[in-house]
Amino acid sequence: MNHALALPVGTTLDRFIHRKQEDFPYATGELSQLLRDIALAAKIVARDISKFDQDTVGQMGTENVQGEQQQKLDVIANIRFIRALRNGGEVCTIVSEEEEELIHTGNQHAKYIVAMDPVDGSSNIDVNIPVGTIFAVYRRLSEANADGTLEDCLQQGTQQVAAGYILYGASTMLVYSTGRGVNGFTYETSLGEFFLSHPDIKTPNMGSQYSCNEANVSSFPLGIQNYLAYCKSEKYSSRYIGSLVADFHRNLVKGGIYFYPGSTKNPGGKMRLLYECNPLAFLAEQAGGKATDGIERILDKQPKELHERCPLVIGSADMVDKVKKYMTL
Ligand code: AHM
Ligand code: MG
Repeated sequence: MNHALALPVGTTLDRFIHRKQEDFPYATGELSQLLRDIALAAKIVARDISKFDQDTVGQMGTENVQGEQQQKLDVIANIRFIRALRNGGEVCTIVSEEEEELIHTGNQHAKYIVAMDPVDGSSNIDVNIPVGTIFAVYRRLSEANADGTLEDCLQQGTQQVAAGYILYGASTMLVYSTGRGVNGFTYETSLGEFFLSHPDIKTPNMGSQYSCNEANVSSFPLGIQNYLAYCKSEKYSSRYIGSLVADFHRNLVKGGIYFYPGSTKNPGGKMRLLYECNPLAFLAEQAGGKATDGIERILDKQPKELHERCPLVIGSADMVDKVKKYMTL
């Protein structure tokens, strides 16, 4: 029996994770602990973000591996998540948007790999607009009692054992899946707890909102330009926050589509396959939606590099299918 599906709104995240684990008689509790570690770091980062003071807002004056300006919170959140995963003990190796190389936690016995973007959309922090954390969890392929390997980290998205995001918005939310549907939890700051608020999220097959950076339209592939024209002819609404997690979350709940295709500025797209596209694609599919690079399924892609970019088209199934039609006309 799947206990978790029967759990009511208001169940604490901790209890939910515990009950989910009971559904797997041979589960060791390691993945459960890993999810708790992520939730702990999320609470700390939510606190840091809400401080909105000179220690947390503004640029760090350094660049990350992609040559992008690091915000103070990019650095702070990176440290928070790594520390929580290291101390929790269930993760041997981490891939982070903020670090060029693999991060080995020293937990060589641990069986999980995490790929994460600690703060996505961080250029929005200064103006008090929602940002997010995105994470993917894989089981290592290599033998335990050594650091995780590059091969452990370059697994196809289909191999994810869990994925999720934290949305730091008007409320902080943790939305995750272990491959049996998607559940969302809202953080109650005064109690310091995440509570189940969005059980078994199913995304509508069709929506009437699209999210993309339309300023780039002239350098989008022709199929995407034509799809955009179609959206306008259908009188869809344009909604672009410029924070992937926030745009994705809105579309997940209400129905809609987000796309960041290749463009002249970013020929291979902008989103990173390992810690942006794959985890959100996993969630989209678990909720009944779809994710492609315009044509091919994101989760089937074989990553070649840690920080590889990929065009992303994600959201309601019928809308993602429609893009493919325009791309292959
Ligand atoms: P980041 O990981 O450096 O924060 O970049 C990812 C962000 C997404 O959250 C957002 O959808 C996109 O970049 C916005 O890009 P643009 O300003 O080109 O529209
Ligand atoms: Mg990002």
